[in-house]
Amino acid sequence: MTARPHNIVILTGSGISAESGVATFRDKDGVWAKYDYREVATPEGFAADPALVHRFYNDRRRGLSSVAPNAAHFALGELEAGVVARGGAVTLITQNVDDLHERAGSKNLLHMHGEISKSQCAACGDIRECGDDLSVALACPVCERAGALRPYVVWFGEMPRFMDEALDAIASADLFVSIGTSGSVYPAAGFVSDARRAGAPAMELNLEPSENAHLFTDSRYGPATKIVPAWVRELLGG
Ligand code: BJW
Repeated sequence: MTARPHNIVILTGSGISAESGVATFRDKDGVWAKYDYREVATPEGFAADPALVHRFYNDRRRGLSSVAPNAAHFALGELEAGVVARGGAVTLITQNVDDLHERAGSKNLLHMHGEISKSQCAACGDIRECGDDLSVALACPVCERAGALRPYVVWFGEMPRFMDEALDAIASADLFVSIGTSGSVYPAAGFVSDARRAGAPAMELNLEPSENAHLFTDSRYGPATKIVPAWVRELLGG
């Protein structure tokens, strides 16, 4: 790793929010152990049973009000402030639909799989905060079409958000870091290869080796609340 990286790109996944009480997807007690992803996280599932999909996201959206950012989220907020203060940049690309990174002070943040706190109108494309539950009975506040509102999240088969911004940041990164993701969902899982092709070293911080562990040049394994603050302290202190 370069001694003082100036242009850091960080990819996070659900593992960083696990110790805040937000479920991961593929772990033993993860979301996909309780739900069939084809029913709740695909456009076809939504078309077949929109009420089920709304219930799934309404429950998870409500759950967010009782969780808080943990030491790993806060460490990344501090890292961004520290690197920016010395003239560099941190781009945080998150696959997470929760808002724990912004609540912990991260500013340069790309939600590539959307945000669960927002709705999206399938008819006019309007995206906005939805304070309350979504349902098939609601009309879009902009185009007034009934039944067109869906959660602002990226389902399987849909194009992730902010891909141009993410790939531009990776192309000029001098360090790529992946935190709390199993590396099983593309295109996010391919970012480490993009970064390596562009010549950047790549570090994995995860509870255990991910599916892509062999692609990283450095790794640390353990709970995010321990290993992320320790890594940030090293980077800012060094
Ligand atoms: C800890 C910890 C602790 C635990 N501390 N760590 C090849 C190339 C390109 C695409 C594909 C491809 N093959 C297949 C595809 C398609 C598909 C895909 O990747 N499928 C795979 C299953 C193979 N991808 C897509 O469809 C994507 N779109 C796309 O490719 O568009 C282009 C296209 C369009 C049209 C046609 C064709 C191509 C979209 C993917 C959308 C994913 N959506 C979800 C749901 C979002 C909404 C919601 O939240 O409900 O995103 S699925 C789910 O997985 C969610 C997550 O963001 C994502 C990643 O999961 P994550 O975060 O990694 O969680 P886990 O559980 O897998 O891992 C947690 C990790 O944390 C583990 O490693 C633990 O060890 C660790 N951990 N506790 C540190 N305390």
